[in-house]
Amino acid sequence: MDACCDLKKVLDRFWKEKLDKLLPEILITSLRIMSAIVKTPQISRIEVLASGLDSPRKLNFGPDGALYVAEAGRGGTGASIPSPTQPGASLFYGATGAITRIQNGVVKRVVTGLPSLALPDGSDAAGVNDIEFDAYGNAYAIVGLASNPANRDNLLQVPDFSQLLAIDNFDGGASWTRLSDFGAYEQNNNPDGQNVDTNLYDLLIADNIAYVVDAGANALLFQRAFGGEPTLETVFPTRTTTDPLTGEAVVRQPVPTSVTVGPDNALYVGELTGFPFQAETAQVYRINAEGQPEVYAGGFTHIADLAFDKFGGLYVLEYDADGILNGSDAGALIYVSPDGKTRTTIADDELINPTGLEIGSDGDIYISNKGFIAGQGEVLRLSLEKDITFGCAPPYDLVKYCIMAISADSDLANVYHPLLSHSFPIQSYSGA
Ligand SMILES: [Ca+2]
Ligand SMILES: [Ca+2]
Ligand SMILES: [Ca+2]
Repeated sequence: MDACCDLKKVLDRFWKEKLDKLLPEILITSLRIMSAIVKTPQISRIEVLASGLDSPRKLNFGPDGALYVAEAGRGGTGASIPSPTQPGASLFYGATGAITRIQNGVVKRVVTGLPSLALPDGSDAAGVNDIEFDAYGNAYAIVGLASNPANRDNLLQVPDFSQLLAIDNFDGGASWTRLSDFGAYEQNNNPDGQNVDTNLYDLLIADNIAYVVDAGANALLFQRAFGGEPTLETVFPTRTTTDPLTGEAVVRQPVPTSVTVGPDNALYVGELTGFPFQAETAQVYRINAEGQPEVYAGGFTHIADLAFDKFGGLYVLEYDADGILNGSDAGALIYVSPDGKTRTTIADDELINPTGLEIGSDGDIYISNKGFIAGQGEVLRLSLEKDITFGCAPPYDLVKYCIMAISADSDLANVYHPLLSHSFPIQSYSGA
């Protein structure tokens, strides 16, 4: 401690003499280095926060600071509908979907009995895909289907599929209220003019509007009052491509899976892309002022989710980085710099068919992993390099401390304050 106090006197004298001369230079250097830091986030640690989940999908923080994850479930032994992906196979119903809360290291299913469809081994589940909270702390969830809504009504007779739900409580039971039937909307309107098909996959609540991405309908819809009829925001474009098996031209569906708000307050949507599941052709769309999708970034493979960080950088989560029909099941997390010019893959082989992405207030990244497998799903926390600890620091490290301070909350005042006041908070960086 004495060494630190001596050092503080030396440093105070140093800064008094050099401050006028150094400050502009320090500031410019700080901004350059800060910019470099913003462009290349690096993972320092990956932890498994929850395991043993049944097809975990999107995840979100609640007003209590806990992390909530939607589990699509493992189906059951009830009625069945045809699998959308495996010819001849069927998905069987069971009330095995859940909302799981992760809080202070405790993992608990706080809503159970949500509808689920899956193959007999519990994989390929369709069920609850997202949970979100409004500004008042009320919780909402969406339930997928991945089928024609007529199959819900006639074969399953479980009306909770393809609905926006209000979650009534988190006491571990099955208590929710159906707010809006997006399946009926697809049945009656089929806005993309392709198959009648619905699979609600991402929910976003912004300014008390509920936005819903329907991966089956290839559409983004919304609802202002959280009740009654949905409204169409936009449909995403199909593209014509070549079937690699037959060489014939096929219409490839976009299959949007994710919606988020950008730093410009516009909505951004990521697409999985449908058959023939080519790599490096998935796009991120920005919904423009006319409500139309325009390409913001392309060349991704099977986008599962999107999130912007507070600097305007975009994280793109790839469900299967070398293509669903190729090679391994490894996903990828790609960071696109705020200016859109630089892309960095910051995680890849650690991720297996990841399905959900959320950035915490601490800047750490939370991912639902193994998102289509029963009993093996995980929630991961990817910590970014950001915390630094110094001993009794040489002046260079003090400059670095100031740089890290502004990079942590992007407040330039943090550069001036410690330098101008000559009152360095020695104890805050003298740890270790
Ligand atoms: Ca349709
Ligand atoms: Ca969401
Ligand atoms: Ca693959």
